[in-house]
Amino acid sequence: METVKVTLPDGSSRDVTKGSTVLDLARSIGPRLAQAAVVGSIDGELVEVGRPIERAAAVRILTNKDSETLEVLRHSTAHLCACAVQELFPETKLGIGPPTEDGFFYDFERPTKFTPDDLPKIEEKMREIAQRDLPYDRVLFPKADVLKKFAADGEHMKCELVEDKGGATVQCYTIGPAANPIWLDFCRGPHVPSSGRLTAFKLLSIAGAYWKGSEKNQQLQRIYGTAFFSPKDLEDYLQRLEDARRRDHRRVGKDLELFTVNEAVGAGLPLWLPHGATIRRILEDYIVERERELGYQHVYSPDLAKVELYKRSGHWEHYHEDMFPAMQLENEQMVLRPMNCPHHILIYESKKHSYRDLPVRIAELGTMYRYERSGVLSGLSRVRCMTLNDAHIFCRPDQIKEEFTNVMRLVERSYRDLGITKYSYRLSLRDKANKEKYVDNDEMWEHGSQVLREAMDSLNLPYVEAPGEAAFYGPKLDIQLADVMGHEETYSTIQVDFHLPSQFGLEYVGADGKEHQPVMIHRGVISTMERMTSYLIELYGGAFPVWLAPVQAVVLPISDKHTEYARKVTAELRAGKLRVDIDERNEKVNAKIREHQLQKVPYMLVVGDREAQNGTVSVRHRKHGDQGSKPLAEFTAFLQDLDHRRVTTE
Ligand code: TSB
Ligand code: ZN
Repeated sequence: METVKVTLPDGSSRDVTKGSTVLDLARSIGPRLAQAAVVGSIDGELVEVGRPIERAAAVRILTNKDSETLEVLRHSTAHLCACAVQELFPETKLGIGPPTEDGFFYDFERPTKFTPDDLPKIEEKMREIAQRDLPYDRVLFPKADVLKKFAADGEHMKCELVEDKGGATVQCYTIGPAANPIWLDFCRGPHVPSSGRLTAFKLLSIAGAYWKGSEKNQQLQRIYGTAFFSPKDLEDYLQRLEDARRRDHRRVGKDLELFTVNEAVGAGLPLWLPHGATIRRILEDYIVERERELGYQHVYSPDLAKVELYKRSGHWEHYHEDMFPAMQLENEQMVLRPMNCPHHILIYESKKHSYRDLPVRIAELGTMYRYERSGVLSGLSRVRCMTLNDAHIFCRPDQIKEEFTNVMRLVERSYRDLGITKYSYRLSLRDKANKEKYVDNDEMWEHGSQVLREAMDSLNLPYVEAPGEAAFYGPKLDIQLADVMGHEETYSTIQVDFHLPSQFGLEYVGADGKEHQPVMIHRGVISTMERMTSYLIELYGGAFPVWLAPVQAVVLPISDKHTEYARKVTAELRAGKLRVDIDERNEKVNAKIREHQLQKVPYMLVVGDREAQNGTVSVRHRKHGDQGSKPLAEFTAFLQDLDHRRVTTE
């Protein structure tokens, strides 16, 4: 019998019969390994364990201990889900069903809408199929055969996928033995050996999706789920999910009356309610103050401009899809700005600059508009109208590094004050293949990314590189924060730009008396007010530290008799620049305490006869409860101190 040599991860090698499978190899190593094997890898390609070894190769056997296998498990669970759905609802047609970062989804076409009640039924069916321990076999078909089969089943989306992606031979994976499967999917694989491996899964939600992700195509229904190797891991995940749901800024934003989204205004256009607006104002004041200390100059500029301005900047060519459509005005076309840079450039240009003036740092809490697709909008974290803590620094090339460092320091300072401790750095580069989305100038891109790399290296900060995440005009250093579920978004950003200065012919007079081109650094330190507020809501679960709390203390008179003293206390605290409410309602004080506790007001100040007589307040903390009675002046000073020092711990 012909043999081939396989090399194992430990460097050893052995001869195996040509055509024997990865599973045979696992068995020859040990029965436990064979039992644990989820998939194999032949020369780096992940394959199902039933795959024959046809040539000399490096072979690995992967178990649930290997990070690559969780995705396989989830992909197999997506198949199981689709199989169950079609058994229960045979009229359903299949879209795609990939694994995702924390689970999987499958897209379906079906005349009737799935309801949340369907999920447990589908799950039950999945469990039933899983317990039959049916094999997931790889089968190869001639293209014509598989098209015929899918067409006969009315699987028009599968036919389209096979036409798009399939070669002459088309690879499918079954559920059930290859000779007589109960279900079949066109799929890149690989999969677990059999359905019995799927023991810890859960369907989570239903959402809308478009075929091939384009709103021009038909609407599909997407079922999301997740899967783990052990029930314990699934439990932990669901627990975290529950915790995240409790902190979800959309939920907390509603409960604490921070913001609302009204259909009459439109999706992605939140209304800031008084308490949310207070937090936003605190953030705005905070960052403007920091910037003033650092030599930024604050400006105001309109939220729209003529289309020509964005043609000149390149937004029209490269960023058009993300802009609101232009509006016709008498003889000109105007458009809502998607970024503030062009306005700031015109402000820079409005006077002559010498090398001695640079850097010029033009800052604005600039409102901008982006046509984010409806499917990606979310509360305050991804919106269509947003106000960015923006600035554009116009500097000489020899000043880039220092300016970059100063911005980075400001980011770190702000995060410390806001209580943000977990973040990572991402160097966002262009996607070289996508000529449409990025300015085409290789030298400029190389230079820009080199400058950012050097700046990061000299600060000794670690970063990951992300192709395809740059701005159209240049690379970015993005600072990424993860929410409770581990989903990352960009918050702070520092961008080096040689394109816009050249596009607008910007100049400064150098020491040599000649005209030179400045470099632009675009930077957002605390991101948009919307996105940062969404993060802070989730970070604190609504229990904001004193310096960010919309209401820092609430005064609770025990009865009508104490209203007058309560008003005096309130006025005094307010005179001390503290944000204080008074609850004069005719309710029992305990009921009031419960309510303000739920509203997460840091301090509740109960006042009755004794307090009125002694000029004191009875202090209650939302988390630590009764703090005893304190002279009013003492409590005022205490609260002011927490506020001024921006203490974030309770
Ligand atoms: C920094 N021109 C630059 C600016 O000078 C710019 O606009 N950069 S940006 O496109 O990266 O956007 C800046 C920041 O805005 C992002 O880093 C992100 O934190 C925030 N942001 C972007 N899109 C949205 C959105 N749809 N909703 C909320 N915040 C957003
Ligand atoms: Zn900009």
